[in-house]
Amino acid sequence: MIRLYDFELSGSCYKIRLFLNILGKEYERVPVDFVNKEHKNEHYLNLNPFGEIPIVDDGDLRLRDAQAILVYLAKKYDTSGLWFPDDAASAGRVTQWLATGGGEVMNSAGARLVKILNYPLDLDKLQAGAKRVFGILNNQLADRKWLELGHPTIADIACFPYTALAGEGGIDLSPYPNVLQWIERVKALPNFISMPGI
Ligand SMILES: N[C@@H](CCC(=O)N[C@@H](CS)C(=O)NCC(=O)O)C(=O)O
Repeated sequence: MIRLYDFELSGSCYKIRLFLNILGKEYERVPVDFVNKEHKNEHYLNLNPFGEIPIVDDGDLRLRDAQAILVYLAKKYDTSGLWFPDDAASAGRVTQWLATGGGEVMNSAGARLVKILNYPLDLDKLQAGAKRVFGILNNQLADRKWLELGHPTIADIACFPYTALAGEGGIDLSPYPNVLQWIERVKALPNFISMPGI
């Protein structure tokens, strides 16, 4: 069975819980004591030298990074082939937003860590970075319902959590109405599950 090293309040782990639920895949959760930095101990650094979660084991395979895990799960378990289509252009289109979800959108994650766990990071810079990417997402969603391909893909899953959690990082999403509508569309997906703060 798939094993997810998980922290309930992590938006990155939530990406994986959400997609596994959408796929209808059962999995085992290994709770990580993130607040007390269990993910930085020797055991966890052996699992992921970057000292981050999520981590997934599936049989002999171990993966780190939520976006890599989403790609793997889509390729292995999505029988529809729609969440990460095979053709070159579609794969490229989706992957550019996977990079955004694991990259620029993480400014919002950082702002939230400052606000809720007192991380000593530059809140102004993180909020500015998050607002910049939310503006770009808002423009992208001006004439489409989903980030790419006219239907939900793992691009939407990768960008969703820390966009929807922006308020917890002190960022108001009201200047981004297309983003707000997209959030509601994601929440209406079959088998959607939530997490605290969303
Ligand atoms: N590139 C990783 C980053 C994941 C990430 O930042 N995870 C956070 C929890 S949401 C973490 O483990 N941070 C380490 C820390 O703050 O000590 C991914 O996208 O999965």
